[in-house]
Amino acid sequence: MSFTIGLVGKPSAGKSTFFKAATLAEVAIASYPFTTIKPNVGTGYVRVECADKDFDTQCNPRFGFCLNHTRFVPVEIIDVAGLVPGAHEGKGLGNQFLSDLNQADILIHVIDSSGSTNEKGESVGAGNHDPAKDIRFLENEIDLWYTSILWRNWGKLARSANMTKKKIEEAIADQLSAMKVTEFIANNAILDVNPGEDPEKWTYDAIKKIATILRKNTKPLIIALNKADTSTAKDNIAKLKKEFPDTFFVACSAEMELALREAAKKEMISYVPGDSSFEIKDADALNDKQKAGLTFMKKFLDENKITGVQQVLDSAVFEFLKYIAIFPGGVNKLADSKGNVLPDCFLMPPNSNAKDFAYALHTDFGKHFLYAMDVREKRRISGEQELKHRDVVEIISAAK
Ligand SMILES: Nc1nc2c(ncn2[C@@H]2O[C@H](COP(=O)(O)OP(=O)(O)OP(=O)(O)O)[C@@H](O)[C@H]2O)c(=O)[nH]1
Ligand SMILES: [Mg+2]
Repeated sequence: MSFTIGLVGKPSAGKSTFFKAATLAEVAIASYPFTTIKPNVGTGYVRVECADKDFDTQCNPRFGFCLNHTRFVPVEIIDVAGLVPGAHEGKGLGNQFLSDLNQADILIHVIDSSGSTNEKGESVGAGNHDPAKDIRFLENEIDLWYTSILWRNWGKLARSANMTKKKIEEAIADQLSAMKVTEFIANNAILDVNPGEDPEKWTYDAIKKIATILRKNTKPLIIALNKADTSTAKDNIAKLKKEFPDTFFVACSAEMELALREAAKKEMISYVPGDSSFEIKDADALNDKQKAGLTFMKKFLDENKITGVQQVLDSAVFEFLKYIAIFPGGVNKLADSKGNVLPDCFLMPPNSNAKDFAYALHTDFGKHFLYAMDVREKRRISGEQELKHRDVVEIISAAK
């Protein structure tokens, strides 16, 4: 699996509920803080309009699935413990556990937009906590996590770089390589902050500024305004959108999505994740409690159109990070050797070209790349040609 999404937020914001709705894995959910201690790792999906329909066929995904020509491409999702203000000083469970998110390509900050839990995740009654506070502290705590990793060894790191004439950006990238910080990213951050020639004299403030830029580049953050089903959420959501006009928000109700997916799993309803409606399969088989639950869910969807959970995942990958989905295929044959039609779908970073895709398929295909084919248009394309979302591409290589 090539793409990882991390869920972060204060305790009781609904991270595990979101995780469970997205993965249907069995995890603990409760209204008290620090329900989750060890991370939950599971498979969720992002939606892509499947390429199979352009070829009048039905695909057979090796990973994920396809419903009515909507391809559900697997992504890894990680749900961690709650983060509280002062976590970098050891408050709550501290911030060491964030290292579980090292590999994440993006973080989704799950917010309790009902305002019914304080910054520690304790219940304070609906509307009694301003969620704007959560937005402010959390990003800072995440930045301080990066800062602490750099700062705790800074003296040694800077001295040794000076002594060995190692470039400081290389030393920083080495230190933070697990978090996907590259020399290129580190160098850009240094140029931005301009902390001076001698790294041994760089101040804590300069390191924090650099760490913040590194964090933004390697763990960008979007916000899921969760608990949108509550009566106090609507006003809070409108207020937050006004107060943080540059922040990427998606409203959602993890609880509603979880209820829908569980009802679908039990075959009570047919529901495609992300859709704006569902159908009851056999109304006579339902008891009164189930009927009341489904009526509540229908009312929510009638008013809100979607639960938002699927949209949070889709927009994190495609709208915010601008990734593209590429299907490997052949001009003469869309199936693999086992007869599976369009069996794979790759999530590639923006501006990926045909050669990048060849490398993603197999290092040998990249190394021995000759040219590629745009399968839809039956047209030859060069290695430097940038690919588009939903392209079907055949790689021609001299690899044995
Ligand atoms: N109304 C409503 N309640 C929700 C929603 N999502 C979660 N909850 C409730 O919020 C409480 C906390 O949910 P969890 O998913 O355990 O929260 P968490 O963020 O994982 O909490 P920690 O593991 O303690 O950090 C539970 O009582 C959930 O039922 C939602 O969309 N709407
Ligand atoms: Mg949890």
